[in-house]
Parts: sequence; C-alpha cells; structure tokens
Amino acid sequence: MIHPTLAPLPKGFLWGAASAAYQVEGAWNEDGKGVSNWDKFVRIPGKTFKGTTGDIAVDHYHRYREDVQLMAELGLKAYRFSVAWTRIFPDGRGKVNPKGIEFYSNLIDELRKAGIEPILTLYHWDLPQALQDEYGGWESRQIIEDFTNYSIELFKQFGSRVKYWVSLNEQNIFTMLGYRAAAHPPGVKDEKRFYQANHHASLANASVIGAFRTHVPDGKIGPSFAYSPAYPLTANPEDILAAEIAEELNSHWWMDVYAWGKYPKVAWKALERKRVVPIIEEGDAQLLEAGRPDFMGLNYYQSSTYEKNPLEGGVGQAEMNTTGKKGSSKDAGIQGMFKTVANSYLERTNWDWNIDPDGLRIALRRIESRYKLPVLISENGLGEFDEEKEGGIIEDDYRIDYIRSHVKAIQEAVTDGVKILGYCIWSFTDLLSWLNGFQKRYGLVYVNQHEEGEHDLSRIKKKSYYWYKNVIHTNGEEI
Ligand code: BGP
Repeated sequence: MIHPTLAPLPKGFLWGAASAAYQVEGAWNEDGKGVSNWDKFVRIPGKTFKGTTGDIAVDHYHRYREDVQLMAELGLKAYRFSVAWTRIFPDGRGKVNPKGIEFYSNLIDELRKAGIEPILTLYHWDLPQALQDEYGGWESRQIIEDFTNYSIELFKQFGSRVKYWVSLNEQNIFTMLGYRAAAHPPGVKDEKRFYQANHHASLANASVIGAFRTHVPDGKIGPSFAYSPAYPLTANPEDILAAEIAEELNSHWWMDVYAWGKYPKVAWKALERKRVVPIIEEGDAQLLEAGRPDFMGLNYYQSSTYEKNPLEGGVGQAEMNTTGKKGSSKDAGIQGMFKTVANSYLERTNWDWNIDPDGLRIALRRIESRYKLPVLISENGLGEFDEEKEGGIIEDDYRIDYIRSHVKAIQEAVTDGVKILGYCIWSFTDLLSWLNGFQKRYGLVYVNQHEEGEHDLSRIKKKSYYWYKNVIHTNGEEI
C-alpha cells in the first residue's frame, strides 16, 4: 500500500518505458535508410565496447509487433521511442523515403491499438552522416533549417496520432561527449566548438518547438534533459562554490535556455573569461525565447557530488567505466572550478553510477522551484549484468529495488507539489548501450543478444516485468 502520508499519483499517469532507434532497431541499411553518424562512428576501431554496433541491435525493426504485444501484456500506458532521421530523409533532407514513414506509422498504429500512448523523440543522437559531411552537422547554422524541416514532416505525418513529443534527447550529453570528450561522434575535443555546436542545437530545438505550435496545436512537446543534480562534498564554502558552478555549467546552461531562452549569467561570465562562449547572432535571443516547451523531460540516473578542483594540477576529462569493472572510472572536472568525487552515502552500480533515489526527488523539486514546468520523466533505470538461469528465468531483484525506490521518490515529489506527467523506465527491452555493448542491460524484457557470436534475439520477461505490471495495475499503490 502507498504510504498514508503520500499523495496518490494522478489518474492517467503515463506509466511508460523507453528506447531509441539506434539502440533497438537494427536494419541499419534496409528499406532505403541512409547512413547516420553512429553507423560510421562504431566502425572506427576502439570506439565502442568490443566493437559492438547497432547493425542488428535487438532487431526491433523486424520484431516491433512482438515487442508491442509484450508492452500490451504488461499494461504499459506509454512507450517512448525515437525516429531515425535517416529512415525519413536518407541524406538528411530532400526526398522523403516512404518506407521510413511506413515503419513508424505502423508502429504508432500498433501502439494505439493496444491503448499505449506513443511518445515520439525527434532526435536521439543519430544524425544523417550526409549532413555531417556536407557542413559539419551541429557546427553549422544550416542544421536549424534541416532539423526543422525533418520535424515538420513528422508533425504532418503523425501529428494527429501522437500527442507527446520529445525534441532533442540529452542535448547536454550528445554535445559534451561529441565535442568535448570525443567519446561520441564526431569525436572532437574542443571547448569552443562544443559551446558553438550546442548553441545551434538550442536554436534548432527552439525552432522545432515554434513549428510544432502551428502543426500540432493540441500536442505537448519538450526536450529530454540529462539532469544530475549537483551536491557539495562538504560544508566547506569552496565545495559549495564548486557545486554551484557545476549546477550552472552542467545543468542551468541548458535548462535555463529551454525554459527562459537565456543563458545563466554566472556561467556565461566564467566561459567568457575562458573565451569559449558561443557567437550569438541577431535574432537568436528572440528565437530561443519563443521556443518554450510544455514540459521538461527529465532523464535521471544519478546525482553528482563535487569538490573544489585546483587550476594547476586539477583533474580534467577522465576515462569512463564502459566495462562493468566496478571502480574503474576516474573523477572528472574542470580545472579551477569543480571535480566529481565519490559520495560515501551512496552505493554504486558495476558501471560506477551512483544509486540515489532521493536525488530524483531533489531533481524534481529543483525543476519545479526554478522553472515551474511539469515534468515528464523520460528515462530512469538500472544498467546491470543479468543472468539467464535454467528455464529462461531472470531474477533481477536489484532492478526492482532500484525502480521501486525511484517510484517512491516520485510519489514524494508529487506530495511536495511537483507536477509529473509520467515515468518512462529505461528501457523496455534490453538494447545496445552506446559505448558499453549489450552486457550492460536495462530492459524489463531480456533479449538474447551479446557482443560476440550470433544469437536468436528471443525475448524473455524478467522478474521486473511482472513486478512493474502490478505497479501499473495499481497505479503505484503497490510497489
Ligand atoms: C541516456 C541515453 C540513453 C541510454 C541511457 C543509459 O544518456 O539517453 O540512450 O543509453 O543513457 O546510458 P548507457 O547506455 O551509457 O548506460
């Protein structure tokens, strides 16, 4: 039973699960699909765990009917998926590929037949390689027009059947990893280019939201932001300052722009001193201000704890743990500002991600206090090793514990007064983790797919699937 002091979740709460095209679809070169930046990047030796690619992924492109059937049986209320731009416009713009439209149209129909609300993400990182080659993708202002035209095509095709839309998925992550850490395509390490490409992405995001108002007047749209709330390590004012500037530079830099069309001042000043602020052209401010979202999409996995980081000899970019070998990640930061540090109050996963359900409540409360926008939790989940036991049984109690504690945090936040539209577990089926292969599993449904060898890709319901079914059935009364 829900704790008597907690408010019940609203009726119509979107109990969901999520995926992204590149991570599930496969069929990378079928039915007229063009090549994306990820199709190319994964072929560079050493970029992904054991050289894994999304060429086949979990073959959702061919098995979507079976997957929707599993969602229906679970009682899922919403399914968040992304469209591969290269299926619609193989070269990023020009002629529409009817086969691409057909695939998503069928998927949407199938979901609606099952009473599942589709939540469509316009961009989950797979940029048409043609646009990267032609003008450098996000580094050119041309991307604003091309992304808007692509989005308008989807609004026209699906606007009457899809009510909830996500514009950009984790703009902070794809720009940081793509242009600052060189861990994602296009593999650049350059602060100035990072902030400029990111500015174009903000403009494209606002432009698409503007177009949405004309084409889907009764729909809802917002970006999905990867928010990791910042904590100071100690009450030492130096650590407080480190956490505050981390919150500004890692989070407000995006969320302020989404909500208000303005960059945060203190962070702007800091970047100005480093000569890395983006060039703002005439009309940019108006465009940003006009592109306000209906909700803040929140992808929450963990909080981050910070301490001061000296200018001389401080830590910078660091290796990530992509192997599942606990303790192999290193602290990272910006010299002279902040660095991450372990939080002794929190357990970590095998990939060194902090497990912090209170952090979700904190994130939700901070969004409510600062932006006063409803929140759609568009991703939350646990990446872990799963073991298939004799007879096709997967006992992922650790995943149930993780999700249970986060659902409770949502109930607490609702009690605090935060308006939450829904909760999408990452992920529905197991899928390809961009840099971590297939062994870092998130699904409620296990997929027999691995880094090496050929597998039958069969689907098996995990224990968490049955548990979540009851959570949905009781609207969170029984967790
Ligand atoms: C988010 C992405 C997802 C997904 C998830 C888990 O950042 O939006 O696409 O991958 O994180 O991350 P990972 O696969 O690196 O464990």
